[in-house]
Amino acid sequence: RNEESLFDPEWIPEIKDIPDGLVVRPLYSNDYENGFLQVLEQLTTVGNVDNQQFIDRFQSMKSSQSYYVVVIEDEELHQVIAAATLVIEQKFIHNTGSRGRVEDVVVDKQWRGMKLGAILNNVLVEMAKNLNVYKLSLECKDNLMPFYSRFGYKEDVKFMVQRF
Ligand code: 16G
Repeated sequence: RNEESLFDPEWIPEIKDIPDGLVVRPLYSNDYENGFLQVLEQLTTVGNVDNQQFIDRFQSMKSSQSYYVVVIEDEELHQVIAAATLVIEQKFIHNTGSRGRVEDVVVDKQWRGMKLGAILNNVLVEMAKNLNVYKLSLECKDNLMPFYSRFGYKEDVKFMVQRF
């Protein structure tokens, strides 16, 4: 196996409460074969992404050094069962500071109700602090606000969007 890691696994903090047989790790370059996109598909449209497209995007994210896609793997089945992404955005403001964004948080249907979403959220908040972001934000549906507030988020400015 010669898969590559998207980022240095040392960035992932120690996790106390992870169920046996599961591991929290960076996205690997072979996770196309491990069900990663099938998990993401449970959040929104993924489209017909082939392995080469996946690898190209992986390499582009890796070289930017701004993408921390964290997954939970079922070690026995070698399947990705949950994922969440921390994106680090560089700024001129706040003393050339960085802003963190939490994106694409999803847990496979069969693994819900086991606090895996909480594990991923806690991991990303910790990582964002260690990466010295001055703020961390996410977008979510109204009904998920009580869930995300558990990890320190508060309602702030309204978010606007246009779609293409
Ligand atoms: C949610 C996600 C966001 C994701 C979007 C996809 C979290 C905290 N928020 O807002 O990251 O990109 O859904 O939906 O995971 P879309 O396909 O409608 O953009």
